[in-house]
Amino acid sequence: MATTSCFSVCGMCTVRCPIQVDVDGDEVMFIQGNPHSPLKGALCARGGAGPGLVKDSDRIRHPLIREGERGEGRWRKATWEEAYAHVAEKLKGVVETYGPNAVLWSDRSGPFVDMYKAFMKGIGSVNYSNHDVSCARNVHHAAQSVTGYGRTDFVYDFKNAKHVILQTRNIFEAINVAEVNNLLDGMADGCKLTVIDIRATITAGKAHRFFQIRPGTDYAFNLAVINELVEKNLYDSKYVKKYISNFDALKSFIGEYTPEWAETVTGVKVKELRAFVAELAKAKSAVIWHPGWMAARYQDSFYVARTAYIINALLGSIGSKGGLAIGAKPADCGRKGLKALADLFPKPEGKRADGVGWKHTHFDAGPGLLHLAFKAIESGDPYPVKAYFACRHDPMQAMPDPDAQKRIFANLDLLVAITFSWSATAWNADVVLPMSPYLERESIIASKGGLKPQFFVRQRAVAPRYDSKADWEILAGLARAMGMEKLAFDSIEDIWSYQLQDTGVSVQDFDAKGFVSLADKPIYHDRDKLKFKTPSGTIEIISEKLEKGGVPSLKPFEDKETPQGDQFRITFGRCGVHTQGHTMNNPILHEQMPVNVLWINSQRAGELGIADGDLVQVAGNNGYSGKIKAFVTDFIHPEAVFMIHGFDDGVPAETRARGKGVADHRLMVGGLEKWDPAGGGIAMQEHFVTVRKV
Ligand SMILES: Nc1nc2c(c(=O)[nH]1)N[C@H]1C(S)=C(S)[C@@H](COP(=O)(O)OP(=O)(O)OC[C@H]3O[C@@H](n4cnc5c(=O)[nH]c(N)nc54)[C@H](O)[C@@H]3O)O[C@H]1N2
Ligand SMILES: Nc1nc2c(c(=O)[nH]1)N[C@H]1C(S)=C(S)[C@@H](COP(=O)(O)OP(=O)(O)OC[C@H]3O[C@@H](n4cnc5c(=O)[nH]c(N)nc54)[C@H](O)[C@@H]3O)O[C@H]1N2
Ligand code: SF4
Ligand SMILES: [Mo]
Repeated sequence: MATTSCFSVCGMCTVRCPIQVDVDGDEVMFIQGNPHSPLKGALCARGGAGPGLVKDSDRIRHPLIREGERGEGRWRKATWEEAYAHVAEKLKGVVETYGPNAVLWSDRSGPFVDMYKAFMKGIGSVNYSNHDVSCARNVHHAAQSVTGYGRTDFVYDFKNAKHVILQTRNIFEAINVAEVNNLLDGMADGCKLTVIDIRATITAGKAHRFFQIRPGTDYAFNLAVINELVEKNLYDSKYVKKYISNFDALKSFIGEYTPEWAETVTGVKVKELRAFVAELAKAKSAVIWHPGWMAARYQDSFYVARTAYIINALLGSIGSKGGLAIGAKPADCGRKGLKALADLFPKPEGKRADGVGWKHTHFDAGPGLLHLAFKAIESGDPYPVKAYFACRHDPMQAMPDPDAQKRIFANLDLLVAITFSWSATAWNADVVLPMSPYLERESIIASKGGLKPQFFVRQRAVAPRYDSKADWEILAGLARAMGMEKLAFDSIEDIWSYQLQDTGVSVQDFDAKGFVSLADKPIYHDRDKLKFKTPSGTIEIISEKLEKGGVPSLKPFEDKETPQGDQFRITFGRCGVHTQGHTMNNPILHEQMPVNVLWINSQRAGELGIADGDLVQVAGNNGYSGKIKAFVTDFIHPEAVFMIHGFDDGVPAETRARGKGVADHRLMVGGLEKWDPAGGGIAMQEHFVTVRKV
């Protein structure tokens, strides 16, 4: 029988759902969605598998300092004081010799990163970065270029939508529990769902319309949709007149991109596209054309997302109920936000190593672009980068071509991994600092914008089993060793008090529900008085920032190469029971799905003599290959093969997952060099692989 329960925050993926954890002594008995939140008790399968992290026999149990060569797996067990002193000594050496900007940091981003930013500011380095070049950077930059707002400033108001379009977005398998619930509620109320994907996902199975598009041609599809909306006057003319600048430029650009033209590129029939657009027009402005999430796929993914925002604008759905509502912030509720830990230190001086903000002026300077920081490690240009912290981030699996990364990291004097589980980066690091899994640690307080903005916090459900620590403790320990006393907090309560000091909220206010709502009811911006954050205050078809950076606002479509013979375009994504690369070795989730399979089109498979269930070899052009079973189906486009990301990361310490499945990222040779120059995201699907029956 569970004796106590506490409110906390799920850490099994980046969504961070609010949870309630039932605990008996040091045992986690049950986890459910926080009943006070919109989750109403619901949780996804991965959220239920949290206890697997706590009990994982492969856990890193104490700090480790490397003894052999990088990646050799020879470690010295260290105390925390030894580990802090070791890192501090190396770090001080780097800073003295090369200056503070020789230190690079990347993390998983999200709501709990304020202390990480503070740490980097304390060191005096401008080179704070995150994982987003391998995820949503293209979407973020697209949002900014059209509206001035960032990607996460918008709330998808699924509950009130009349038509939702998911393009490169598999919402019922790549899960955000609240969004899934809201969309299902909306659909129960009559909302239509259209899915545009290269294969029939579970989401496609629930859709009213499904377009199995030719891989990499979504930009062409979107241009044809705009053409149809504009040529047939199906857009929201009042909204367009009031809010969109340079509409005439769009009108003349779009002329040649007819549905007839698009059919030859995308394979989507003219008649179907027209019927679809007519439906959209009827549903305006309660339409959500999802701009995508994992959009680090192609060299034109930025324009796919950009045209998605433009379509939303043409339908009048940006800033509308049932559309892309603009999320409220504490200030919109007449409240002060959390006091930033990053404010403890002055702004560091100098240019970013990744060139963002000075060489590449059209990107958001925030976290910059990590693959370009890697270039600086390799070349020493614009200056040497010699120490790298990967915190809750596994670039050697999350970014392409780990062999290339190994060569690049050979230039580093110090590589530190802060992580709860083994990862390829930790395995190849100099120092591994084990973080307690989320059920064993507290977090700093976080702020969440939205229709009802809130503050929320992660509570520790059980005590750490081994010699691991919360991230705030690790950073405070490193800060103390570096002489950064301001960040050397002694307790989480001291941090919480610091953060809450101007907010009128007390630590005790979190006891009742685990979060503190700053508004009683949803806040919608007045649709007649929208202000966009672009220089003109309007929705901009022509972005001066882009043009100045040498990037066209309206880019002509360039077609993609078609793979022939035994070659296929590599495509990848998520499934309901795994998160990225870090659950394949989770004892509970490993059992659910120990290995990935290769989706391959029936006709192409037939030509290669491959039947459903056959073992096939998938190979890149670097010698890496792997063998998995073929899943032969009509429901994937003939040009592509698809696999779930996260398998075979090459880490011997993962006793359950090692050697199982095929790694998409290891098939992307030279992948750090392929990226979208307009949006900054890595272009991970601009690679072909060969498939043959074993
Ligand atoms: N080839 C290919 N590459 C991809 C993708 C793909 O599909 N294919 N997907 C991309 C996407 S969408 C993303 S977001 C990135 C993700 O890439 P990462 O951000 O690297 O992803 P994770 O595997 O979630 O986390 C990396 C490490 O952080 C630690 N970690 C993660 N979350 C927590 C946490 O809450 N607490 C603690 N203590 N540690 C944590 C784990 O130990 C894990 O090893 O990868 C991208 N890269
Ligand atoms: N279960 C689970 N949920 C998650 C995560 C997880 O790891 N596991 N991770 C979270 C994170 S960090 C992210 S970023 C999101 C990602 O959420 P999504 O972006 O929705 O997830 P993916 O599965 O990467 O990709 C979505 C779909 O894109 C399709 N696709 C591939 N190429 C093309 C193309 O050229 N055109 C079109 N139209 N479609 C294409 C794939 O077939 C796939 O079904 O999920 C989040 N939620
Ligand atoms: S979507 Fe699932 S794994 Fe992700 S935070 Fe929510 S419950 Fe946890
Ligand atoms: Mo992601």
